[in-house]
Amino acid sequence: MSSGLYSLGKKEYDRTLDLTKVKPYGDTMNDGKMQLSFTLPIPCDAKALEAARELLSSMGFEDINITCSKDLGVGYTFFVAYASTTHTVDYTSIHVEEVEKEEMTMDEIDALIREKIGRKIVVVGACTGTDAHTVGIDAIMNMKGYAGHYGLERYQMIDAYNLGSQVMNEELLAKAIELKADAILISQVVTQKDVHISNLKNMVELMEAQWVRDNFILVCGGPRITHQLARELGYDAGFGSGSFAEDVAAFIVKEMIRQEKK
Ligand code: B12
Repeated sequence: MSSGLYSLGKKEYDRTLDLTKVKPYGDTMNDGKMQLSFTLPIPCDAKALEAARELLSSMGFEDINITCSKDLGVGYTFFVAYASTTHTVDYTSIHVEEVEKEEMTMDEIDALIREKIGRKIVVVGACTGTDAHTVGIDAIMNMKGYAGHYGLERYQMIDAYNLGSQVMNEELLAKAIELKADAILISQVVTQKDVHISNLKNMVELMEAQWVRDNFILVCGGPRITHQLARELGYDAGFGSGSFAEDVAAFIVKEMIRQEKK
């Protein structure tokens, strides 16, 4: 990889790059190399290999190398391929809505709550609907946290209630109302058939029907959640992969201060 870098804002880019025509990097700049994996619902044979190649070719890939084709046993074949894309992306034209992050430690967040809110804040969270993936919400809420970042239960100035997984929106909302919570956290990991979209929308509808939407900071998270999607669905913020408790805690406190909630 080239060591010549230039800076734009706080980020660094390779000098040889044309940011209006960015291509994947394999082992030389602009070689367009990508690794792809996919399954075709056809038996594993020479015809399947050719089908995989033709599919990738029709998608604008060149130098197609199918490195793995595995019989899944029931008329399905799994492929891993390396190929070069002929497409590019204009990086300069991309604008993404992100949660404004100012790095704060747990102690700094506790101090900010003490100073500006003057009481403990109450946070209720769950992984909702039929989604049974607890690890994400636990990473954010549980005492021990995740990857060396303590969860919300550890904060002196936060009362955190983690209701677990497969919690119905009605139950989560009722608990938030009962506890007079300041913020509701929802985790959605399964996104098959866009189940996360209907589930997240349903929560907002329930809150609006009970005229309580404005009573809570409403936050969702999960590996396929973006801040942009969350905002579109009526949430105050969305957090994706690699989020930590302090990201969401800082957001909640600052949002409460901005909305002058005490
Ligand atoms: C562990 C796991 C399971 C375990 C879950 C155990 C448990 N107690 O959680 C078990 C075996 C039960 C399971 C079951 C299923 N699983 Co599963 N599972 C996984 C796996 C391997 C890891 C998920 C995980 O723990 N990640 C680690 C955590 C820390 O990451 P995270 O969830 O992204 O959380 C971070 C952020 O997203 C964010 N975050 C998450 N939530 C929230 C919430 C808030 C408020 C905030 C601020 C942030 C935030 O912060 C976290 C920390 O940074 C993934 C594949 C993968 N490698 O991701 C599949 C995966 C999620 N599972 C999948 C599927 C399909 C299933 C099943 C449907 C399989 C089946 N056919 O039965 C069932 C569904 C069961 C159900 N009813 O939900 C698919 C989902 C596909 C999709 N797009 O929907 C995946 C992606 C696997 C795959 N590639 O197909 N699964």
